[in-house]
Amino acid sequence: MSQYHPLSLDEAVALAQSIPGHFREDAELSVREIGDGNLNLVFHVTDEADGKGLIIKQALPYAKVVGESWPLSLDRARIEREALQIQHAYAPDLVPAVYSYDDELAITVMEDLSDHTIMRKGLIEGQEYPLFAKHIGRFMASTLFYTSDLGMNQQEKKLRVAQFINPDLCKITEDLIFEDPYRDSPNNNFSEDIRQDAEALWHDDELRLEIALLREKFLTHAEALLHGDLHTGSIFATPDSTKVIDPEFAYYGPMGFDIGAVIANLLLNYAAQPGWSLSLEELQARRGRLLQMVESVWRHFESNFRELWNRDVVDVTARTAGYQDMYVQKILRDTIGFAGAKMIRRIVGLSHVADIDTIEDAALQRQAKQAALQIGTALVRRGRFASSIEEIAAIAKQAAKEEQVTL
Ligand code: SR1
Ligand code: MG
Repeated sequence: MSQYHPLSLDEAVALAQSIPGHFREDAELSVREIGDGNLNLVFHVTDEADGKGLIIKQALPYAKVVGESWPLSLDRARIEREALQIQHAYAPDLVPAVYSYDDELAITVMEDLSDHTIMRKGLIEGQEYPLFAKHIGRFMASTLFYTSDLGMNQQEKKLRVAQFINPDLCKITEDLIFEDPYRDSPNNNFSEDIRQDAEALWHDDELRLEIALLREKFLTHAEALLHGDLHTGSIFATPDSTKVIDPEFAYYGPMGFDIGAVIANLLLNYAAQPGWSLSLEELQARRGRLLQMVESVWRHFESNFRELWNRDVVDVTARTAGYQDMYVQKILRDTIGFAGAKMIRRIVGLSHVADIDTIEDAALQRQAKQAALQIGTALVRRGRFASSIEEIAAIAKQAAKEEQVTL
């Protein structure tokens, strides 16, 4: 019979104390359950006298955000832990170390990152992250390249695909990102003041065709081991350091889905900025930085990815002249399309972002939602035909130009 049960606080302390060499034997440990995500319990165990800590993450057998009526496989804890270990191997400075795990209890014990801040919170507060684009570009290039047919043996890759079959979590993405926002679904969650904008999505056949094509890629293009949920709430950051957490949505999918997630979340913050900036100068400065980050994320990804390809590609056919350029262009187009889809879902779909939903002024909040929808829909339409990352900034600036509410 399964030993699975949600850990009590005392059990979390006992487990933390059992990790060899981490805490002093006579340490007085404190524990808090700090999980504020949609799906899991997260225990933060600390020895305050020594300044040491660790994190115990435990999957629940259902989606916490909805309740027990939405069951979810506990195997996602194994998937998350194995993805963390692989990503840590390729980018050790950008991913927390795993200290221990128990697959039956769906537990992963990992490095404490409480000296970092969740990046979404930092961006809302106007924090600058000058090294973020460089870090995340390298993270995505190395994890995506080395887990793809370009960077690993193709037969071993097929076994990896099987190792990361993640049906429950993929279904969340398939429904919440690619299906619900484009029909009158009971899962949708939008404010009445944007009903007209939401309903317009349900009747926009051109947009829905692009979404169907993106969904097909998500369903069928097993290019690389994705993080699968790479938004700014899955990133801990300081101005000097970046740590990517929470890859429970990991599976083999199209590379542009991860890059698009990062860019979408920078642009959601861009759309939200009139609700957070205190002056026009601050608004322009923050938005300027965000658009620079968007371009820089792509440029760091691209240059790292090409460098790895030129140095370490294992597939001889991939050295065919012209192939690398076509491959990179495909990733760029996917990135732009997926970024758009990921913006739209955060306005109309079940799960939203604090950047927008915690804006207090109702008119500014509504404007932010409309700007995000305008940028998101334009990106989805542009994706398949794009030829440069600069097209994103042009789209975002156009939305800003059309804003009505001033500071
Ligand atoms: C029911 S889970 C809702 C969302 O939270 C996660 O972070 C994913 O983005 C998912 O779509
Ligand atoms: Mg998460």
